[in-house]
Amino acid sequence: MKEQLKQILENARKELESTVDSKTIEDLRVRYLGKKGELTAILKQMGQLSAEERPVVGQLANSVRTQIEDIIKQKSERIRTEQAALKLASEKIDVTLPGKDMAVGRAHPLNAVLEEVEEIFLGMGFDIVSGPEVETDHYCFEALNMPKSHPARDTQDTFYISDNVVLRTQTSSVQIRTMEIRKPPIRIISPGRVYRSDTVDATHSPLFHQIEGLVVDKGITLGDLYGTLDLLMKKLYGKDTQIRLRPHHFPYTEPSAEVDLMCFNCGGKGCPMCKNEGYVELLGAGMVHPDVLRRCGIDPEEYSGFAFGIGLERITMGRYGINDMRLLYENDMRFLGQF
Ligand code: 2NL
Repeated sequence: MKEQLKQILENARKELESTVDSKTIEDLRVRYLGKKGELTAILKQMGQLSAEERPVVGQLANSVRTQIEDIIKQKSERIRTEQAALKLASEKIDVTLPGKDMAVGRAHPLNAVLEEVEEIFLGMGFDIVSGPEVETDHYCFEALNMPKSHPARDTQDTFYISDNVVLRTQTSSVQIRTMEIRKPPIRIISPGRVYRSDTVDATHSPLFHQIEGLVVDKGITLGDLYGTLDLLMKKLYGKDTQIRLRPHHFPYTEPSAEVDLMCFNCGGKGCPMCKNEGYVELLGAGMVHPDVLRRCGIDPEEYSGFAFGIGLERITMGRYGINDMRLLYENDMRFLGQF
C-alpha cells in the first residue's frame, strides 16, 4: 500500500508537470483527490491493515494528499501568471503608431445653401416657419386664387391623397397659415419639401425644395421686393451680381415677375451657358394679390405685401456649377466629397 501511495504521488507529479492549462489540472485533481479518486480508493482499503500499520499508512496518505495539493496550487499559480502575461502582451498598444484617418462629414450642398439663405434672411429680420407637407386643397390652392379649373391643380402636377388632400406643391400654404394667425408686420421665409408629379431628369424631380418668402406691412412696394432679392443674390453670388425683373403671371400675385440673374459666365453679354440671353431665370415673385390678403383677414386697403418662391435646387446648382439635379439626391460620396 505504501508503494501504491508513492506511485500515485509520482504519477501525479509527472502528469501535472506536463500540464499547460487549468482545465487539465482540474481533471487531474478530481482523478487523484476526488471522492472517487485514486487516493480515496486506497484509503477505503485501510480497514484491512493491522493496528500498527494503519497510522503509518494514514500519515503517508495525508502527506501524499498535501503534496499533490501543493503541486496543483503551484502549477495553477504559474499558469495564471503565464496567461496574464500572454493577455497583456496580446493587448499591448503601440502608442507611437500613426492614427487612422477619420472620415469627416459635412453638410449636403442643399443644406449648406439653405443654411446660408436662412442666415441672410434672419439678418434681415425674417422668421423661419414650417408647416405640414400633406395639405388641404384650401391651403394649397383655394386660398391662393387657384380655383378648381386652374391648370396648377391638374393631376399632372399634383399628388392627390384624396379629393381634398394633397402633397403640397409649394410652401405658400405655410404662409397662408401664418397670415391667418399673425397680424402684420409679417416677415417670414418658409423653406421645405414640395412635391410635383414630374418625371425625373436633369432639372426635374417629384420631390424638391422651395424657399418661399413673404413680407406684409403698411406701404410695402415692388421696390422692397427688388431690394430684398437683390441683396440676397449679391450675398449668395457676389457683390457684382445683378438681377432683373421680367413681367409674368401667377394667380396669387399682382403684379407678378420672374426674376433673372445676370449670367455669371458672360456678365450679361450672352454665351452658350445662358443661351445668349445674358440672364438665367432664377425665381418667381410678385406683390401679394389683394384677394389672397383679404381671405386671410388682412385688409388690402391698409396693408400690402410681396412674396417670392425660390427653388433650392436651382440656386444650389447655380452656386456650385452642378448640371444635373439627380446628383443632389443620389448621395454618391465621390460627388458629395467635393463640397
Ligand atoms: C414660382 C415662384 C412664387 C409666391 C411664390 C406667394 C405666397 C403667398 C401669396 C402670394 Cl402666401 N405668393 N408665393 C409668389 C410668387 C411666386 O413661387 O415659380 N411659383 C410657381
